[in-house]
Amino acid sequence: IKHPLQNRWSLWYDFHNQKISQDNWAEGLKRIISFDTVEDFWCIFNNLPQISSIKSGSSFHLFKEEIEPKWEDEANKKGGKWLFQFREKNMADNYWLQIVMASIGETFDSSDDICGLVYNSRKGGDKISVWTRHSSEKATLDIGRGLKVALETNGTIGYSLHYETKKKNLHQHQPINNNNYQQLY
Ligand code: M7G
Repeated sequence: IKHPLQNRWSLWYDFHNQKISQDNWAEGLKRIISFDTVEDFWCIFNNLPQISSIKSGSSFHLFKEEIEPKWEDEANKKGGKWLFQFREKNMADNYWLQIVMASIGETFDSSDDICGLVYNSRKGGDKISVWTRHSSEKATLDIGRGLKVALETNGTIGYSLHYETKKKNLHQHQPINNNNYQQLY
């Protein structure tokens, strides 16, 4: 008998090597596989390339199955993300494994508010994000705290709402308004 997870999760992949418009970004998203047991998770995880070795410009998204990894999904619309960016490539595999295990193991307070996780491999420094529903400030803060604990880092993380990210992206000629980007930890 396999050990069930509380949620069923899907792994998605995307790659873009140049600036891409919001209009066709989602076309590049591919759902690779889903799992809902501990055993299936390890089987999949052990057969994937290490996250530190994926090519620059690519991203992995691990989301609860019913949620698509885009701002436009009903669950993400009013939500946002905790972002952690780092340059220590040697830490990447461990950071990713810790945050993945904490999420699928539902170890966070307010883990119902978690929509999914994103790993972006980028030249300027890789990024790990935890997307949340932002149903309440408390839930968002609980998850930020959980992220810090899982990463065991004293680096900073910040929260931004997707609709703010979207707006900034559309009006890039305007100065960036950072009011909604809180460096809380
Ligand atoms: P990214 O890959 O999240 O980060 O977004 P990056 O700047 O490190 O590459 C790159 C671009 O993809 C954004 O500026 C948007 O144009 C587009 N994009 C990213 N996401 C997550 C979304 C999304 O959820 N919806 C839409 N419509 N576009 C997105």
